[in-house]
Amino acid sequence: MSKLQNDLFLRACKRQPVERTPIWIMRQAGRYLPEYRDVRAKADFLTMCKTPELASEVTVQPIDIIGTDAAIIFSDILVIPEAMGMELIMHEGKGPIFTSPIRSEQAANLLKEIDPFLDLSYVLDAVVMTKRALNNRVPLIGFSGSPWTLLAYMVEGKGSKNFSEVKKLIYNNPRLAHSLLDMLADSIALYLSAKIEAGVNAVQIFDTWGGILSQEDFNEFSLQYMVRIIEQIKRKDEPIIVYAKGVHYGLDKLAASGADVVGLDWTMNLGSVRNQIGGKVALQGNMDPTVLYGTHEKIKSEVEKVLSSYGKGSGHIFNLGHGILPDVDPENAKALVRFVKEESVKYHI
Ligand code: 1CP
Repeated sequence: MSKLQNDLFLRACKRQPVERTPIWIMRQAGRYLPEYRDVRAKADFLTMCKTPELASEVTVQPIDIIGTDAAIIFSDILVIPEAMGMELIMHEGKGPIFTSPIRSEQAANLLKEIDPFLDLSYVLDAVVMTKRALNNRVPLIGFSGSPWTLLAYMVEGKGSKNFSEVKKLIYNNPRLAHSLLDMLADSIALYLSAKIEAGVNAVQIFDTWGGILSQEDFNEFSLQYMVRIIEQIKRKDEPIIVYAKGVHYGLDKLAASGADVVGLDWTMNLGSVRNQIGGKVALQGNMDPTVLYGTHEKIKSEVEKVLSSYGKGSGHIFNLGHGILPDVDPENAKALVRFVKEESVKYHI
C-alpha cells in the first residue's frame, strides 16, 4: 500500500489524515469519454469486459484524462449472473437484457455455482494487467453488485420501474428468493476475495436497488446478505465500501455492517450523516450527477457545498451520488476533479 504514489483514497477510507480530499467518479470509465467510445467502437461491451487488454485500457483512461485519485476496474455487476449461465445481451441504448429471466424453481435450478478463479478469471486477469498499467500511481477498486441488486436484474431480466417481478418472488416464494440470495452472497464473497488476491486495493458493493425495498424488506432481503459478504471477504487491509442508493433509514445499520465506508446518494445531507455515523465509518459522495450539466461556476459552487457540508477533517471521499451520465461533457468532469483538488485543501491541516 505504501508503495502507491497517491494513496489519498485509501487513507480517507481509513479516516486517516490527508492533505486534500480524494475524488473518484462512479462509472468514470464509460461512454461520456470519446476515448472510451473509440475502444467500444471496435468491440461489443461483453467482449471488452472479457478482454483484459481492453478492460485495462479503459480503466486507466480516466486516470490519465480526468485525473481521479482511484481507478475502478472496468467490468459490470452482471458478469456474475452471466457466469452462472444466464444469457446476457447488451442492447445499444436499451441497456443490458437477460434473455431468460429467473421466474421459477426450475429456472433457478439451472443456475450453476461459480468458481471465480475459473468462471471469472478474465476479470482477475484484467486486474493483474491494470495494476501493471497503473504502475502504482493510484489504487485500484474492485466491485460487485449486492445479492439483492443482482437478484433484481436476474428476475426482471432488465432495469425496471416497479420491480414487480422480483417483488412477486419475495412475497410469493420467499424461500426461493432466500436460496438465490444465499447462493449469490457466497459467490460474491468468493469473487471479491479473488479480486483482492489479484491485487485490488479496495472493494465496493453496489446496492443500487436497495432503496426500492421497505425498511423491513431491506433488512431481510438485502442488508443481511451484504453483512455476510463483508464477514466472508478475505482481506488484510483493503477497505470495503457499501453504496446503497436511497437507503436513508438504514444508515446506522450500514455503518455497523463491517464496511469501512458508506457511499451516499445526493438526496442525503452529508453533514447530518457525518454527525450520525461519521464516528464509525468514512463517507463517500454525494454530488448530484446532473450538476455536471451545469457551468463550471455552478460545478465549483456545488463542490464547495459538498465539501463544507462534510466539514473539516478526514474520512470523506468525494464522488457523485450515482454514476456519471453518458452525455456529460468530459471538460466538466475534468473541472470537477480540479475544483475538488483545489478547494478541499483548506478542509485539511
Ligand atoms: O455500451 C456500453 O458501453 C455499456 C454501458 C455500460 C458501462 C460503461 C454498462 C452497461 N456497464 C458499464 C460499466 C460499469 N458498470 C462499471 C465500470 C467501472 C466504472 O465505474 O467506471 C461499473 C462499476 C458498473 C456497475 C453497474 N452496472 C451497476 C451499479 C452501479 C450503478 O450505476 O448503479 C449497475 C446497476 C449496472 C447494470 C448496468 N450495466 C450497464 C447498464 C446500462 C446498466 C444499468 C441498467 C439498467 O438499470 O437499466
